[in-house]
Amino acid sequence: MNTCATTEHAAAARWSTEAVEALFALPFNDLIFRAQQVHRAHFDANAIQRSTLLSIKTGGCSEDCSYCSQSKRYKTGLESKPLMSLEQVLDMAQAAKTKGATRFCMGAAWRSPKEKDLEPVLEMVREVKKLGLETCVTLGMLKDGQAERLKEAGLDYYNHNLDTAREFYGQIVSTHTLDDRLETIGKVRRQGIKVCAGGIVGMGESRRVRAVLIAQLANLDPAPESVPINSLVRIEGTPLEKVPALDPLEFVRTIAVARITMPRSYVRLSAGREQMSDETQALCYLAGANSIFYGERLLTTDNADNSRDDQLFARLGLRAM
Ligand code: SAM
Ligand code: DTB
Ligand code: SF4
Repeated sequence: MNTCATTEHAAAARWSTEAVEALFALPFNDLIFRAQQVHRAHFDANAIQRSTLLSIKTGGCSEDCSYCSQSKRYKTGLESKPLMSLEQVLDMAQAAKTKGATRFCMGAAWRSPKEKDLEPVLEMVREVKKLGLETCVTLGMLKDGQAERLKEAGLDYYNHNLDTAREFYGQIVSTHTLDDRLETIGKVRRQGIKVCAGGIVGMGESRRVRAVLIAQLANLDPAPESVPINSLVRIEGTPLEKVPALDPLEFVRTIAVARITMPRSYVRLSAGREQMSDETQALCYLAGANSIFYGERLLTTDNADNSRDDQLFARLGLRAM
């Protein structure tokens, strides 16, 4: 199945689409058993990393990503907001730290940051780090030299998702390509910044598309340190507002397949938790998810709130990392 089953740790391990599809097709119990084995070989199975998100610049984006509330092409009713002040960001970061997050992720609705935008973001990175938090930013495509400046500011992670498989990408986004995304990930990697890259499922894609996405993430060399698996949050006014919801068990399978193919990565159960039952989330943790977004808001939509997470962690005997 996996042509490299015995060399899972080798940097050059490659997953074929067929091998990943075969994982998806396993009986559910066998798939979860394999995911648990891989998870336990590399991580404490009861410890979950928690990151808090903040939208530092909201809406008005030039891109046409058909899932996104922030594209200016769709009437989603979202109020655009310019770049936040350093003080506002630091207040939110301190609050996140007090509540127990270890990483603070700042997101901006840009196709790509302009030079005048980057300087204040570098200051945010430097100051958030001083609070004792890991830093992550997601700013869109980076131009030459920008990753270097982020590295100099001390940035720990850059989030840039592949979002979906190449064969489906054109149906979801037309204003940039998957190769543009890969180019930015390469720039980040070359600067020694850790890569956070994942995707979205539940956009009406086939299981094969999900398998190609996971294979492509797993075949990045090295695999991303952090792999957010987002379940589409259907936003009114976007082209995907009425796409049928994905079977929750298929979402759990996607988590398990990500865990098996990226044994050393943090697999983040990301957007969509608000709409998920506690039982589905519990299955995701069982399938090897070991990171979440923690806090009331994602970027522009609600997240499962802290008290619900705290209760679920207590019911499952999970610990925060
Ligand atoms: N503009 C930057 C970019 O596109 O990389 C950063 C912000 S963008 C909102 C970050 C990621 O959020 C996207 O790549 C996508 O994976 C995720 N995302 C956006 N809207 C979503 C939605 N409605 N449901 C699930 N995930 C979503
Ligand atoms: C990621 O993979 N998911 C986060 C983060 N990276 C930036 C964003 C989720 C956004 C969900 C929809 C919203 O709140 O706008
Ligand atoms: Fe813009 Fe990012 Fe939303 Fe695409 S996903 S529309 S690039 S904010």
